[in-house]
Amino acid sequence: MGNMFGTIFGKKHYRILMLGLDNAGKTSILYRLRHKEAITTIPTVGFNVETVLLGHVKFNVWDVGGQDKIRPLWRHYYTGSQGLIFVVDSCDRERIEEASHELDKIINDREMRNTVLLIFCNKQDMPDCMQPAEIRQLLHLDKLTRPYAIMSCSALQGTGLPEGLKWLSEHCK
Ligand code: G3D
Repeated sequence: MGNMFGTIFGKKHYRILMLGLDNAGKTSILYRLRHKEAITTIPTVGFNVETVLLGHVKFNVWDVGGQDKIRPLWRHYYTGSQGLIFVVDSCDRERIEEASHELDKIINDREMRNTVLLIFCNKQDMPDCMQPAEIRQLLHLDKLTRPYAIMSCSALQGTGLPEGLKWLSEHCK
């Protein structure tokens, strides 16, 4: 990815949430983005959130799904985040409805009203995976009124990630 990351986000400071069901590929995406940057992980108490600094961008990453009891803790991280990357495993038809449900709950939180949304349809290198158009429908994105983008990517191959981040950096205020 070269210095793409620094070029995209420049010297501005951002806070970005990267959420999705477990196994969607969040960790793999972070590692892809890292390039030569050291990943600094800040340990947290409370629930399993990973805080990762890449350049000037702080990512908070955790698995969503089946965690209703600790959901109130998430709000702390919602506050002050300019962007949400929601990662979908494009091969996981069985859990796309669960992913949709989770996304719905997150973006309907009042703290997330102004957050820009990027959906990464990950694992597009796999045969027979769902395409973004289908995922858009299954996630009911047509109902959204906020700026959002839905993009294909493969953390395995590194494809689609620069395009997605570029869009995000252009839309985050
Ligand atoms: P998570 O952090 O969202 O839980 P991970 O997800 O990044 O740990 O990825 C979960 C599994 O999916 C890993 O497989 C990882 O290698 C795989 N994966 C992530 N991104 C891609 C992708 O773009 N394409 C393909 N084919 N696989 C991907 P393992 O087997 O290590 O559990």
